[in-house]
Amino acid sequence: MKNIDLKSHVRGESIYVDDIPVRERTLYGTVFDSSIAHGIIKNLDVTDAAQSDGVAAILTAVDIPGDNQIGMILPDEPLLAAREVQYIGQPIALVLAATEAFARAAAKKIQVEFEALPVIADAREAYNQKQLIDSPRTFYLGDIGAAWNQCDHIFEGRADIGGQEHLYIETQGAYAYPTENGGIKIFTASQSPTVIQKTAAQVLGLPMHKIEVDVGRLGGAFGGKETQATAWAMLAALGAYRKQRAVKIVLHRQDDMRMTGKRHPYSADFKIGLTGDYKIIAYQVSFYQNSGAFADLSTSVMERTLFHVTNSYFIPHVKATVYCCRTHLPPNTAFRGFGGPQGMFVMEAAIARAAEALAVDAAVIQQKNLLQDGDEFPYGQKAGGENAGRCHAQNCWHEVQTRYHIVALREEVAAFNAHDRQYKKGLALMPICFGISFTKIHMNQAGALVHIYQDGSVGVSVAAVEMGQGVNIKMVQVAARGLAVSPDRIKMETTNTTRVANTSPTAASSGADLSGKALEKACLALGTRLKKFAAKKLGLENPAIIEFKDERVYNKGKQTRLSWEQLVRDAYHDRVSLSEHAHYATPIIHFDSKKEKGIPFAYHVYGTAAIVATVDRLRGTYEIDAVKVVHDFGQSMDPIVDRGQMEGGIVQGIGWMTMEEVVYDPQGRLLSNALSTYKVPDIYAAPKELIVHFFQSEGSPLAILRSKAIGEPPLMYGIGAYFAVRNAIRAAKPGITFPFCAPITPEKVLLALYAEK
Ligand code: LUZ
Ligand code: MOS
Repeated sequence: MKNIDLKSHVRGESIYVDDIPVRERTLYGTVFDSSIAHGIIKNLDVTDAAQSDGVAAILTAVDIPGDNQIGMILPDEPLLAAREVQYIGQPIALVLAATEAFARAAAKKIQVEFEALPVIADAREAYNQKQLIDSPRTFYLGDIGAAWNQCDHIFEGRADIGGQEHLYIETQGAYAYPTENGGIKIFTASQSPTVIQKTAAQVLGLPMHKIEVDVGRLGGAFGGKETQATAWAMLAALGAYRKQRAVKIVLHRQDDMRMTGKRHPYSADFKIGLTGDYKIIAYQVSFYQNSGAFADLSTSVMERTLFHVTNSYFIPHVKATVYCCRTHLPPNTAFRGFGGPQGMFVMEAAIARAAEALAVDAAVIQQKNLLQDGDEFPYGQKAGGENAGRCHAQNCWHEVQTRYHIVALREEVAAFNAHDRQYKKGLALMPICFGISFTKIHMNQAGALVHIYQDGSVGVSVAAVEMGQGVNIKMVQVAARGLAVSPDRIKMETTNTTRVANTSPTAASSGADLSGKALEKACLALGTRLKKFAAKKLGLENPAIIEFKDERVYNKGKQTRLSWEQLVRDAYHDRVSLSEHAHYATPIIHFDSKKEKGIPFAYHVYGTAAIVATVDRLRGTYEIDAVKVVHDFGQSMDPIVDRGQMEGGIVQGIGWMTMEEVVYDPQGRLLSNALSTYKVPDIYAAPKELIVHFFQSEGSPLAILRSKAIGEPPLMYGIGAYFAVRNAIRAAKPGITFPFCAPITPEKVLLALYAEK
């Protein structure tokens, strides 16, 4: 299967929002944002700015015809601040001008007076001041109170995890123009076309059918465009509505970094109890999630933290609580893994804490507690099962041991450490388990629309958005198989709310499954209809014996005179419908949020990585020598796409855990606000060796073509890099303990190496 975007990407011809040819008299928007993290707007004076060259309008909250509200889950987030500002970068006004330069010059002339209010930047501080976004939630399994008595060892600790900048290559942006009879058409770089449509309808006070949203492709998203594409699309739509002209807004990189939310930083307190033979009996954990100023997706992210709180282990007694803490930072949001990785880091920290105290390798504890079929998760679902496919946590772990000779590797590392004084190596194993489905049950649905044209070519529209993850390539494969035609005949259309309605965001690793299953259904319906027609045409009684293969019609295994093209032409002339829309909703899944129990996930994805790092004890720098993975892809439908997601996810996870440090000062100002101060992995920081073994499993019938979801799970292998570096530090200073605080930047490595014991 070829990458269908290859040529246009390589030539720079693929169209992103900023590349859409603009209409006559297009206006360019620049957002005027808050320079303080918390305060009251005492006075806003736009008179100078409004008279600036080329300015067409300056819009503020009073110009919004409908609701000044863009919150997706909780209605707590204004589009434009009217009275109170709650983070640096919060939009206050939209400047519209004939060119972007005019708009930016005018924005500088806006005068604003604030009455500053106290700023909270830290989650625990917000918790102490009772600043919660919503009620906390707790998952229980077993009887945690009684369990501690059964433990031979109990350890407590704290873990802190940093945020992460999405750094999609395409910054946030939107282009909108008025259509006939008071409508608006919006081109947006959003993972969530329907969220844009619905929110624009509310903001403009229009029915949803007046708003058409079109998404061609995104230049990366990683969760950063699930809700955070909304503001810019709303502002473009508002400008287009107010001025009845086309409006384009594309953020500059530094504005994007300052104004948009990131992965949630978490701080957690844990307590872990084990038996003498390293069975984890009890695990209790409280998470303080830094939600930022508004709810955004924080309450859902909280949920996924709880769902992944025990990672890939079975622990019989669990109590886990998350507090969504309101701070004066940009609202934090979806980011690949969606709170799951933070929960899993703390689990691994708790195991490391126990292992370090007991002077045993963490892998001994990890291996002893890996999930197997039938084990219960803290939310009631059991691992494995008929619909999910088997639990391969242990199989992947053991395959890593043998395939990558972990015993020998451990000896090599020890031998290296015994003789080298400047460099020390660390090895860590990282098993993962990730649940596939939106945790909000109702979101697990999608539509697909297929048109077969008279020449036999095919147009496909689905709910999913292409963002570089290759979902369109997978959809072409689904349609090509479903209709038994060559992939060359199939064109993926843009994701558009007038063709496929009520789309869930392309998120939760579920885009290919949900849209793919809907597309499979549509193709099946078309195929059945065409077989019936072919049977009639060939004078056969039974359409069930007709087969389509390689663009030919077969009867009982024998090729007939009908080709795909002929069949389609004839069917059209016989007035057979050549179009089909289908809808898919994941069966079986359900969840009772009162009991906090149910079957929320269609299936789980499993795997294990072995990671080796080398630390320079003089400089505190380190390299990731190798990441060796065995991953349960199910029956990968596109090994090239899946490997790409795997490699990208691992490097992104390593970046999050080691070098990407989001820093705000106590006044809520982003210090790591450019690529000079926010370091992401480049090719030199990538692992020197990255081996991925495709564990052959049956997959799940609920995965598209039994090919398991691949978007998010690989990121979590990156957590192993933290522990590999940590183990290398401990090789340099045996017995040392230091805080579980990610990312483990070279500065932190040095501090650990030079800390008093
Ligand atoms: N987005 C969402 C997600 O709205 N719900 C989810 O459960 C989810 N999970 C992962 C990533 N994005
Ligand atoms: Mo996502 S973190 O799947 O938008």
